[in-house]
Amino acid sequence: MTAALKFTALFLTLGFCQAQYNYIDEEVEGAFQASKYGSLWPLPQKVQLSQVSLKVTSFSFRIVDSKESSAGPSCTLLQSAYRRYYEYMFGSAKKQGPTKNRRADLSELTELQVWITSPDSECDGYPALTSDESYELSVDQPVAVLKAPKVWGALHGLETFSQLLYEDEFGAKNINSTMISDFPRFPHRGILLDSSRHFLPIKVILANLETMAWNKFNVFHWHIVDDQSFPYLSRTFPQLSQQGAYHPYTHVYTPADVKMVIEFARLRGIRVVPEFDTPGHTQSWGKGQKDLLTPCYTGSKPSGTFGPVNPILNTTYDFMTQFFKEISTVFPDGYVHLGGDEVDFTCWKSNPDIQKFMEQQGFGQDYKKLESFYIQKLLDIVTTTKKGYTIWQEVFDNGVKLKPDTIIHVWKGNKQQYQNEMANVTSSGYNTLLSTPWYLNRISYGQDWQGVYRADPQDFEGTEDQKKLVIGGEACLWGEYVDATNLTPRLWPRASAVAERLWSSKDVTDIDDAFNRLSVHRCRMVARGIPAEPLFSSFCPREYK
Ligand code: CP6
Repeated sequence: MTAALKFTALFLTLGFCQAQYNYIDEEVEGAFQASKYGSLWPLPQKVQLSQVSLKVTSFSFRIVDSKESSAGPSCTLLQSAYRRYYEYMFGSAKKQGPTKNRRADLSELTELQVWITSPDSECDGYPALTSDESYELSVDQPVAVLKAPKVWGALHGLETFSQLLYEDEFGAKNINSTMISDFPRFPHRGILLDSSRHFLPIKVILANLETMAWNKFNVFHWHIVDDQSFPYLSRTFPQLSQQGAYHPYTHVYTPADVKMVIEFARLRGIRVVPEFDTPGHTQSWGKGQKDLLTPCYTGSKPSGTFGPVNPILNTTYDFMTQFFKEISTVFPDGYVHLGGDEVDFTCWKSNPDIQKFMEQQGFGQDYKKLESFYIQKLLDIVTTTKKGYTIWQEVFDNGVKLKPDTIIHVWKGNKQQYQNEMANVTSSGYNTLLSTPWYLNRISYGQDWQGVYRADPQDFEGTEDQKKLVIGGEACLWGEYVDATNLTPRLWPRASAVAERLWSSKDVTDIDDAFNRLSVHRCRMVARGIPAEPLFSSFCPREYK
């Protein structure tokens, strides 16, 4: 108990510094030790820490545009980020008077100057797969300087700066003189949320976008509709959500909602990639769109149930053309996810019109050929909207002809199987994303973040050129057992383990150091108001309230 009390002084909300508190107490179960990297998460590519600590006070400290910066006061993205991070750093301390007993000989840091170095800051643009996210941060007396070619790197640098701050035993804020040079290992670092199995209120989506930014994630994969419900309110086909949502008014995303999500994400350097998963996973579409789905038969009579999208009707492709034309204007990202997974052939097999079509096309009994026929036509339609596309691995497995810039999303199998798949996809020259080891909808007793942390997307048999085709991965939180009540703690901090794997250098694999940093990072998320679950027996200086 006394040991536990002693610890209280050490675990300070905004992280702490190993140089001063290299403290180990075996008797305190679950208490975390200090990493020499404090609470940095994900770990930057290059970090040089010093023992020189500088005071930071809410009164004198300012985040400002540097004089040379190509982004000024008119860059709302940066100005609102400054405000956000100032709040994170001083939120609860702002109203206190000047610190008493302040020692005059202590050096103080009064400014963080943010310098966008490239002539085009991209302040008013959208982040993309090819965006420059690098930054350099130098914390030194009298000012800290954050240099980044584009605003995207500056956003990451602000987060890193905030992670360097720690409180001393009197509650005063300090930062150590530090040099950081940082960039992501992979350009695509995503999280999939599923708003079909359960409707996710906008508030929950925004809170998780915010948390994604703290973890340097940059893609929100929005699995927006599926069999169970169609909450996307389409301007062109409003009957889809009128009939297919759980509720036509309360459980839908209006065009204004979608706009808000996209802008909130943009301001945090996050892309929004929507998924419209066809031809399977479309039961909810059938309610508002007559003849879109295949009627299933028992013997010679329609059974009244429906299967995947009907691939033999022209009206299907007319619908898809109009639908994806709308999608291409609503979602600014260069990519859409077109799904294509888990197509059940039972219904297609039962339908006499489909059987006839199979015969005419010379497909025999190979329903994969019919699936490919559909996907091929869909991909051609989406290509005319000038978007790139991502598809689940089955589409590749079935041998569909794909544009060379197609991204294949690997999600199936055990370790051996997904590693083979990564090898096959990349030896065919396609870009790939990995999700199999990162199905966070799966839960088990114990520290399952460790398995998540150890998986590496480039760990498969292949050449260097093949490895370069791995553009990243995504943590998936499928929604069958998840809604607003449990989404956030199920996702965090386990998704943080994915975040470090996708951001930090390949050789950052020390699981004990990861535990120590992640424990404090998790408490920081809690202090910022996010109910991230604990890794193990422990406590936070500021518990969730
Ligand atoms: N929904 C869709 C799902 C899943 C997939 N696609 C899924 C499959 C297996 C597990 C979890 C989710 N619920 N549309 C697979 C990509 Cl374990």
